[in-house]
Amino acid sequence: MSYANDLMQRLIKRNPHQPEFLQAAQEVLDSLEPVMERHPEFIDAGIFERIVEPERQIIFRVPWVDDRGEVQVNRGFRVEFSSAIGPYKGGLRFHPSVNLSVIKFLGFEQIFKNSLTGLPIGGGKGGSDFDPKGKSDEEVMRFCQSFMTELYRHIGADTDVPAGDIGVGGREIGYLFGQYKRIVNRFEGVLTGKGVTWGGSLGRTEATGFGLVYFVEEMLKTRGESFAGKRVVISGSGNVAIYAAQKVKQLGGQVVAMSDSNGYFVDEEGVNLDTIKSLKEVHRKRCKEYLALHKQALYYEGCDDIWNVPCDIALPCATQNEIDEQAAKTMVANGCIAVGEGANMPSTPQAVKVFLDHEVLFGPGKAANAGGVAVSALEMSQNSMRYSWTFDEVDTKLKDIMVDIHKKSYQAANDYGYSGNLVVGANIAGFLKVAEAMYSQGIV
Ligand code: NDP
Ligand code: 2IT
Repeated sequence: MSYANDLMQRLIKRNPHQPEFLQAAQEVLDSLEPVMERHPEFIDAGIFERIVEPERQIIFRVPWVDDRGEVQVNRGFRVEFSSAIGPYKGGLRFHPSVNLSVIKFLGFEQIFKNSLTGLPIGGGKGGSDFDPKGKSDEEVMRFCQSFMTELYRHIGADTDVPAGDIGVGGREIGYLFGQYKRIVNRFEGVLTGKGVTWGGSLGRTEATGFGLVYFVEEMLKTRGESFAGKRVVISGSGNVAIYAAQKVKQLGGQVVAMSDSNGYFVDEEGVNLDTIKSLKEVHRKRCKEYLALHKQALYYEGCDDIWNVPCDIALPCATQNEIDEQAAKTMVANGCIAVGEGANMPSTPQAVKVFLDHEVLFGPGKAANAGGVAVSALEMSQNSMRYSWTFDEVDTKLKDIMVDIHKKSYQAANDYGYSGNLVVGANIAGFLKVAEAMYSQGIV
């Protein structure tokens, strides 16, 4: 049995009920086989065994009182995966599906993503099975305050810096920051995605979506293509999806479909961004309501079939494993030429194989969606300097970072004999920097 396979078998044994984590680990370990051959010193130093085991995992009770006066109890998580190249960094997800497996998969991916940005940030992730949907602002505030009353002792501007993810946006970051500041009596850059009047970076809201489109633009260039005139399908209608759609439009593409967990809509005239922003960012409403303002659009119940809508470019921006093998085959049959993962691990391994086998340009999440955390790291820099850059300064840096991530991933794939395979390239490029740091720092 190969070293990678043996390690994977041991991981499966130790983490039997963590399918998402094992899926993410399997992909990375498979990609790293050529590195294991070229760098036996990493095997001797136990780098691979260590990198798949989080440095620290925190699980805690989050009690709060709802609007009816009833006590509710949720579970909170923070997985501090790797601090080899910087403080733990990664978002918080509030969604009923959150469990240790989901947080570990996200934290693991974050290690390599953060390394790819070229900025000094380690990997971590956290969250809760709390569902912000249908809760009042007061309930969300009480939950966030209770969550932070435990989390504060584990985080800090130089220790661990959380941010947003699914279900955690500007409102939640505000409540979390307020409670942190109150407890520790310090105004510090302990969270990113803050409001711009209190330490947030201009461009953070747009960063993941914009960065995704900059990355896909680089992929398209390798085939002499661009977004101009392309039909684009984007799943999700949250933070990542909305700003991906905005940038696609700016570059001359036409976004024809978007979704939420209830269903998807198709608007052949091109999705109206003012409507979707107002529905989602202001009123917290469902995609279905899009039809009330745009009679030509069609709505379909259930979100999975969005991948049947023919497109040139697909940007999955909702959640993990939303594109399975069958969906990938349909997309290929319909002429899709590029897939950029805005979400984390939205394509199953079988779907990724279909894309690669059919030479669809494929940008894996840890490379393609790194723009968000990259601008988070720029927010940390600005906080440390007690200074702020303009939107254009941040956007220029973001674009440079995304171009660089594409170049690094493309090059690493080439160097290791996997020309054009950005899955392998991103995993190797992201891994090497962390592995070298771990190697230098001894067995810790
Ligand atoms: P939001 O909460 O803003 O939006 C999430 C969107 O995805 C919503 O439209 C939501 O629909 C949909 N969605 C969530 N879960 C499911 C599900 N189980 N099935 C179907 N649809 C679902 O989150 P973000 O836009 O921030 O995050 C989207 C993805 O991007 C996630 O995978 C996240 O990890 C990733 N990401 C986010 C970054 C960021 O900076 N925010 C950075 C890098 C990656 P509904 O409203 O119905 O739940
Ligand atoms: O998955 C991700 O990269 C994020 N949710 C953003 C993390 C961050 O720290 O900005």
